[in-house]
Amino acid sequence: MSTNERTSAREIRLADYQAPDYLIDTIDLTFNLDPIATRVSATMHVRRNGSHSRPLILNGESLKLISIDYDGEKLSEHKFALTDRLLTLPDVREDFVLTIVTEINPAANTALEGLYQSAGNFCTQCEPEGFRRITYFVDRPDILARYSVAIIADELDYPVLLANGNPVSLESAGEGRQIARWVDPHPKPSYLFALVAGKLTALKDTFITQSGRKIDLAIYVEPHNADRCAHAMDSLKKSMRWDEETYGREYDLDVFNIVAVDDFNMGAMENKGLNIFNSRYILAKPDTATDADYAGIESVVAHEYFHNWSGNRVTCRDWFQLSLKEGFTVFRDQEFSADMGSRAVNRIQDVNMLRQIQFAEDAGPQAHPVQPKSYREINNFYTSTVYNKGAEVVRMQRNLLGWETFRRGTDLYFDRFDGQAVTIEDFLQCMSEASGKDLSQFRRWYDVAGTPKLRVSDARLPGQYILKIQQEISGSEPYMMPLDVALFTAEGDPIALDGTGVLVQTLTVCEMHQSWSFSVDVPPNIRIIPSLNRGFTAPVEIHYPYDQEALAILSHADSDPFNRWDAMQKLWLLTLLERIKSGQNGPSESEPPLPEGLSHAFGQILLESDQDPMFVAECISLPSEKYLADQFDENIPFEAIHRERNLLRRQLAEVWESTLLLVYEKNQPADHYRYEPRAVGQRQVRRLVLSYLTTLDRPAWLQLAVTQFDRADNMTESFNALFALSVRPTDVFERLMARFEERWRHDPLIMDKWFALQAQRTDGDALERVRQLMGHPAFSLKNPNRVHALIGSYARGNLMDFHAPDGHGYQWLADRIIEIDGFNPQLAARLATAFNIWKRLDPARAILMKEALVRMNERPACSPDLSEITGKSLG
Ligand code: 0A1
Ligand code: ZN
Repeated sequence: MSTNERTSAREIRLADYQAPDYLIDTIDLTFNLDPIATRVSATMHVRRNGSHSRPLILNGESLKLISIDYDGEKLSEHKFALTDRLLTLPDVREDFVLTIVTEINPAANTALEGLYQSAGNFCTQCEPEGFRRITYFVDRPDILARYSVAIIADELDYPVLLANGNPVSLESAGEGRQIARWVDPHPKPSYLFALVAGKLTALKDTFITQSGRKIDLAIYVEPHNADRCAHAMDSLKKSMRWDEETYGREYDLDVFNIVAVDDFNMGAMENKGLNIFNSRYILAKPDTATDADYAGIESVVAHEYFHNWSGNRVTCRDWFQLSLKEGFTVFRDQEFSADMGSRAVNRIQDVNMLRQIQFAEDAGPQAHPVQPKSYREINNFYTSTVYNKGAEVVRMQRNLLGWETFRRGTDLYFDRFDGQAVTIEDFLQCMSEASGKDLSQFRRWYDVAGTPKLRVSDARLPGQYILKIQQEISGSEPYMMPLDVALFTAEGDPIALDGTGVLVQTLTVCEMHQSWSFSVDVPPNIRIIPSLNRGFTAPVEIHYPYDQEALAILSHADSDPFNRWDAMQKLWLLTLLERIKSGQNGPSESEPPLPEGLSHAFGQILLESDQDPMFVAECISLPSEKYLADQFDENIPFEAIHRERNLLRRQLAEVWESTLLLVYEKNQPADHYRYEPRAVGQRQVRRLVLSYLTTLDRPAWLQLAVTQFDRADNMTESFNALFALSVRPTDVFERLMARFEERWRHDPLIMDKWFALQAQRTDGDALERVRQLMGHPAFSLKNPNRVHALIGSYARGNLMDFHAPDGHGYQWLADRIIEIDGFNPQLAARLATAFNIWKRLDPARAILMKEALVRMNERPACSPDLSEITGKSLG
């Protein structure tokens, strides 16, 4: 079979959706756990759905079928058909009881889907299609069943036995084994099934719900991590309270359990009552985790908890509806994080991420709508588009409707569809009913790929300011979006709109060409500067001919902190892109002068570090090399990007050296580590300031970083010192890296930071270093976190070396992906998205990267996961 036949055969289309032929109302599972031969017995009540005589078709992969019982009788072999993916029973009654016994080998499961082992413990991952690796089942999310589970396992090796729902009993099963029983009263799709067994200790706590019910909370980890769960527990309790207060959603079981595992393909999983987490999103104490880790934990714990309603109680009809739960839940967790910390900085970080990752995805070969229309491997659609653009689309609905009306819409949604598997259409319908608004035009956001562009121009008439907006999009149907705007004078004063005290207006943009006229009381000789898309109300690219002066004014005077930051970003971009373009063929003989407006804006923002250090840190962060590269449609000039970005940083450091030092010293946080917004901001601004100072060739600033490293009592400050030193090859840096390694080499999760930093260093032969580090005792190709830290950071974070003109980075990465594809296709597919960029490279590099892609794609053994990515990339 050619690659095309192999991949196109599996294409699944939204348009082909059909209600299931059979429903499964209950399933009772018994697991007899054994690392290489686990027996699973599944007894299901099956019922025909509608009137038809079609066969019952069950999914199953990597299973050994032991027996099938049909209404109490053993089913003989000629009564069913078995392939490596399907079990078909051609002739079945209207309703019946089916008991299927299978055997599986968790120890051999390296794909980390289904039942597998991590650090000797058993755990599961069933979303999206892992349950079929546990037993034969109609493995699709619109089959909602009541589950009861019995787990039988060796008492000494697996003292803790967990599943979904509420615990019923734990007793001896004789011969050194015990049996635990769990019942989940809420019907659920198979992707939410979970089981854990192992030697684990728990941090326990309780939560009293708004209606006064007591919930037992527990976070299970390997015993040596027992002291690293407090922050996750704190985050969980805050999330539970927040969902009650914000959405009126109460928890619905007697227990809520979380388990942290080291080997996990994604961030975490919202299994009903038994969330399973990648340990990086649970484990933290001040000396092992950075502020960014703390923030990640808070938001992922919240995300998984919020799924209890947005995903579990109301779930997805099919995987094309994935954003129904993911976009909505990301929106919910983003708002939660905004309420816990700085709303403005959270918005800046979320949008920055969206622009860097989702906009790039939307402009590349894997572009797809928030609601994809077809897929080959659903694992490839857990994307930034489905998650983050999906969240923006929900946020726009909140903005168009206003919070209270939106909340009426979510109440209606949860109420009407509780216990059901539904569609994005159903969500929109609730919003429409709650508001009386016609949202049919808005649906376009779910259906069409690509980032819309708005071309904005303006004009003045006596006493009037006219704003014209044109949608530049593919196709002729305009989008509907809310766009917050305000106007400022060249002095930075806000302008009252339409003779009222109103300073900000939300425009509903919904036509291809639209204009708005505001009456303003501003003399014609005074310039008016528009502040557009404030708070990033619409996930679009705005094109308005801002000049340096206007941006400098907005960066200082805009009352919207997001747009202040954005003006700063645009200022950086103006200068950097101009320099990069003129330096594309090599550095200019003399250094270009630092633009006055940019330098002044930078200095002014530094002075604000007393008030809001976190905001200042965001504003003085240069656009990443990746984001700069994304500004080029062709012939991406990697060397010029790297050089000019570093040069600009050094020039700013030279001019503002003494102010930077002052900011550094003033932002020394209180003596012991606390994860609270002000201290986080102070550490973050010091990180930035230090990395400006270390670009200067002064021993004093290197020493400053060394002192920070030596004195730090927390990971944030010590790692920030390393980070600042990593920009230049020095002996001190090597020494500190060695000390870090010496201290943490037995803790791979912490070593990930070190691996990532090693992979991103641009000095010397980065690839050779990465190659050698693959032999480091803390590294394992089988562990997704290690792979992302070392290999992923090299491919995504070291553009200079990965895109070396001789193509060594491409060849090496393709080899690693091929190797990984042999045991973990999901991980291989994720890494392969680093090749999406190939058509935007110069011809010489493009040929080399394409060769690497073709080599991966043409292997007969290429997994469907990987071949979908490579195939689309090759186009
Ligand atoms: N639903 C989870 C994401 C997730 C998806 C797939 C996984 O394994 C293949 C694991 C987790 C979430 O949104 O957090
Ligand atoms: Zn999710």
